Order: sequence, then C-alpha cells, then structure tokens
Amino acid sequence: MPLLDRIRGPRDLENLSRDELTQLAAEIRSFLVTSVSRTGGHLGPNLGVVELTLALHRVFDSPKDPIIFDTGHQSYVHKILTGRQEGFGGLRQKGGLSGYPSRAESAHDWVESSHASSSLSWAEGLAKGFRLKGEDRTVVAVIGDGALTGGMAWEAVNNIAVQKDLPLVIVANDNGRSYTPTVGGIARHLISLRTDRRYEQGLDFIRNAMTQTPLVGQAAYDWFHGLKMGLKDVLAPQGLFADLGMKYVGPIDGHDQQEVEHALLQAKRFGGPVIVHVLTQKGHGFEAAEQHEEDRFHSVGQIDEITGMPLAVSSQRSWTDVFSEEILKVGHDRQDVVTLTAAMLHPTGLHRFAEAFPERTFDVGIAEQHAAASAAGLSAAGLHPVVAVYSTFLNRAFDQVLMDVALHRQGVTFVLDRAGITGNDGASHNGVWDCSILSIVPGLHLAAPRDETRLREAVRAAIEIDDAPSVVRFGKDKLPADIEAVRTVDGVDVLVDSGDPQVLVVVHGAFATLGLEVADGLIAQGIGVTVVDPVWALPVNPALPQLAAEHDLVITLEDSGVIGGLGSRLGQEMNRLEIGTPIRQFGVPDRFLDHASRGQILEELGLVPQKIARYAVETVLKGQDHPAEDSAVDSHEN
Ligand SMILES: Cc1ncc(C[n+]2csc(CCOP(=O)(O)OP(=O)(O)O)c2C)c(N)n1
Repeated sequence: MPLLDRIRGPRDLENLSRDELTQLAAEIRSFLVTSVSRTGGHLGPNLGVVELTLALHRVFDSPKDPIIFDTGHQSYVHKILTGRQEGFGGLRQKGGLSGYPSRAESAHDWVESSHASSSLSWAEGLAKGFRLKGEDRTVVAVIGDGALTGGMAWEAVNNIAVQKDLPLVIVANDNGRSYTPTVGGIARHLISLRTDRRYEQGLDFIRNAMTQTPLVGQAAYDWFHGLKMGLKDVLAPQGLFADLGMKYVGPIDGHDQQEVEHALLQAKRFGGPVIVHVLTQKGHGFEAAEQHEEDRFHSVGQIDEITGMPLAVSSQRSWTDVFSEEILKVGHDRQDVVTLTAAMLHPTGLHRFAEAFPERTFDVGIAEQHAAASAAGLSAAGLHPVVAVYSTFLNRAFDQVLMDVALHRQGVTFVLDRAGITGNDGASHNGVWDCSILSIVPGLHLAAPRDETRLREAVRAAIEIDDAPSVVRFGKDKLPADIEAVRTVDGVDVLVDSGDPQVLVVVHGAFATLGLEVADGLIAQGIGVTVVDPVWALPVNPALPQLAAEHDLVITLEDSGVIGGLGSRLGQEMNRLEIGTPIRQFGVPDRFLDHASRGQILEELGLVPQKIARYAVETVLKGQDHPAEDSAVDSHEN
C-alpha cells in the first residue's frame, strides 16, 4: 500500500523512518506530476518543496504553529499532508481545491497568500500577538528568493530583527528563480551565501579528516550529519541577516530531508527570530521541469505527465502575444522607450523586447512599487517607460501611480495584462480593481481595447502621452476577431446603430462582443440600440454623455469592478452635466470571487447577453408605460 494513502494529517508523519520519508517524498512527487498535469497548476515550485514541507510538518505543530507560505503557490504539498489529497482532481476548478492556501479548506491555512512578499509581516504580527497573549507558539514563514525581492518583506525584516524573543522562523526557500532567475542585490547576496568558499572549504576539511579516522558506518555518518549542522553555524557566512541582528542557519540542502529537519529543529529551539536558508531546485525530480529553460514549469496548463509537453496548443493568439509584438516594433521605432517588469518577463510578453533591447529592459524583481516610482524617474530623465504588470499586482503600486507618476506629470505607460475576470487562480488574481483605483487618478488616460487593431493603436497612442500616466488594459482570454466601427463620433467608435436611439450600450475591452450580443437581443425585440466603444475610457470622452442624452437608457459593460469603475465615471459625468437618462452599470460586483472558470463566473454574475438584454427590454418597456416611476430591477442584482 502506498505510504501516501496512510497520511491523513501531519501526525501521521511522526513515526516514519528515514527510508519511509524518502519513499513518501517520491510518492508525493509522482502524485503531483500525475495530478497537476491533468488540472494545470503550479507544478515546478511544489516539486521543489517536497522534503522541506515534510520537514516543516514533522518539526512544527501545525495548525497551532502557523506555517505561512509566501505567495502560496507552493502550498500543494502542505495541502497533501493536511488531508486534502483527494481534492486534487478538482484543483482550481469551481467547487474544488483552491490553488492557494484557503481558510475555508483547512485550519492549517492561516493566511490566504497569493500576492507576494507579505508572509513576513503576517508572521511578525501573529508571533507578536501570540506573545502578547502569553501563548507558546512558533510562527513559520516560508518565503522564496523571488518573494524576498519585494519591499514588504524587508519592512518586516526591519521590525523582526529588533524583537529578539519573537518565536519566528523564516525559511528562505532559495531556488535561484522567480519565474526566471531572480535578480538584484538580495539575490546576489543569497548566491554569495550559497557559494561562500570558507564554508565549503571547512566542510571539505572535516569530511576528509573523517574519512581518515577509524570511525565507520551509519554512526559516523549521523555524527557527521549532526556536526555539519553545528559547523554551518560556525563556518557559514552569516551575511546580511546576521548584520541585521538575526540568527542565520544555512545554507541547507533542501532536498536532504534530514538536514532540513535538523536545521528547523535548531531554529525552533532557539526561541527568537531565525532565518533558515534552504537551497532547493524548482521542478526537482521531474526532468521536463528541471530542463525547462523559461520557468521550470512555474505554472503549467494540462501537460503530458511523461514528456511535460502541453496537451492542447491553441493556434489562437492572446492579447499578450499582440502586445509583445507591438512593443518590439515600438522599440525599433523609438529609442527612448524602455520597459520594466516585476519578475514577469515572459508572462507579460516583454521577453521579445528584452531580447532585442536588453539594455532598455529592467527586471526589478517582485517590486511593483519600485517599478512605478523608478519609471517616474526614467521618465523625468527623458525616456518613456512602459511598465508591464498583471492588473491585480498594480494594486501594490497605486500610491506610486498617483503620487510619483500622476502628480509629477510623468509620461509612464502601464500595460495591464490579465485585466478582468481571470477565474481559476481565485479571488486575488482577478484583475477587477484597476479601473476603480485608476479612475480617481487626476490626468490619467486609460484604454481598454476591444481587439487586436485597437490594442496595437492603444499601445502606440499611450506611448505618445508624455505628461501623464497612460494605461492599456486587456484580459487573459484569447483575442476575438477585429470588430470594425461603422463610424466614429469624436473619437467614440460606433459599433452598432439600429437607427432608433433607445438603448445606448457602452462597451469596454473584451466586453465589446458581449455588447454586440446584447444588441442582437434588443434588435430582435424591436428595440432600437446603439453600441459604442470609446476605447479610451478615461478620461470620459465628452461625446459619451452627449450620446447618452439622445437615448432612453444607458447600459455600460465593463470587465472590472462596477463600484467606482468606468460606467460609474460616465454616470458622474452625466450627473455633472445634468443629463437625466437612466444608466445601469454591468460589471463585477464588490465581492471576492471564488475560483472557477471565467465562463462560469460570468454566468454566475449574470454578465451574459440574455440577462442584460432582458433587463434593457424590461426597463425600456416600463419606461414607456410608467415614465420615471419605477426602475424596478435591483441595481445590485449582480
Ligand atoms: C505582488 C506580486 N507580484 C507578482 C506576483 C507573480 N508571481 C507569482 S510567483 C512569482 C515568483 C515567485 O518566486 P519565488 O518567491 O522565488 O518562489 P518560487 O516560485 O521560485 O518557489 C511571481 C513573480 C505575485 N504573486 N505577487
């Protein structure tokens, strides 16, 4: 019987022998490869933390001792060891296991991490809280070398380092990579700790001395193993962490479960803040992942479990592909254009530009705040920076967009990929906040292109804006076919004009297709409809309120939050101009969305043509029967 079947919780790990632990690690790896290759998910990071997670659960008493996984994408092994193995068939699917830690799933998941670099602050707060309450618990934070590049992590270290009796263990899971190799001074420092020659020479000396003594067999090995841990303390370079006043243990071979366990025990017994530096290999044990140059299978779709080859290769291009091509062309045309990525060169499509113009591309680490403020500086120096990030991660840099870019009137372009409902990665990864937070930034220009042609045009136009932040947002889905305008009114594209101006449908971005389907429904019911796309949604094009005034009802469609979003801004403009046409905004409500496919979420939110068309038909008909009196449909039905 496979050992894994006997593991229902961390307690079941207690009495396993060394051989059994080795076998269990192999079974977990094989389970991960088989299971994640069917569902998709973060395979590489999890293959790298098998021994580490086993050791964590043997040394610490979870959930009494919270184990917090930074970013959380590497918590699958933790999920397996805390009784959730059966759920892996439904990983990241509606009703199934979340791809990140989830409080709803288990008491072992203290923090629903997913945005990087927050674990040390959480751990510091928890440990401080437990201490204040007199509770004897140790808090563990597992943070990657990538997440350690985020400023938040260092704000936490700054606080942790001076609290000498805080029972807090920081495990630096150092695989040398974020998606691609981790960059910057911290990463370089970790490398120097890894490769310090004094430590290696010291170990070699001891090893050689041992082989020349009469001590033989397992006892000698164990003795050496134990001694090695002690020696690491004496010989290992303590570096920055020690300089900050923290205890440093390492570097530890993260695939030697015994060695990791030893180090963690030592750290636990210490009773104050300790950093345990563990070296792991992303994708460990799955050759296709180990060899994968781009990202070691950081995140995969469905793949062949032997070869690692993707099962379905779509010929349809993504928005990212188009941006990637266009920014490369821009790079040739304009020598002053520079690009920035926060550790996501390939996912944002900047790799092509980077290959052609390495000196004009900056990977700043997982540091969106720095990216935005640094871009302000680059702009003030006379360049035009393009910061490409996922929409959800721009949240981190809101203050910098507002204060450093907008207030200083710097021309910086933000390209927001994965904007709108993304679905399977769960609540935190939907890009549904950008329009709301950006709509309050004075002077900011935001485009939500509806198709490839508009995307290329928007990127070009954004880069021409040299005295304000400009934003281009697009989604994760595949690109629709181009949708041509029947005419353009003062910069607003008219996509449908049935001739009788009853309902004005204002579409944004990928929801243009939805707008066309709504229009079909209305026309079929004999209701006149105009569908318009301003492309540049912020600032509100003055032609839009004017068009609104000519209709009986305005409907806005946006793949973003409705509260404070693009439709809201139009409504405010109409208020200001005292245009009384009723307006109803359709978009994402102000709640967190459980993981599910994009289609399932759209359905659940009623963002489907039939529902929207029905609302419009009913409202128009009611308006004809009882003008103004009753706008019946609950504006929070979404
Ligand atoms: C604030 C933020 N920016 C970007 C990301 C996207 N992201 C997810 S994992 C990752 C790399 C993490 O590297 P590391 O911490 O070293 O973990 P590893 O995957 O190597 O185990 C990035 C950039 C994120 N989750 N949060």
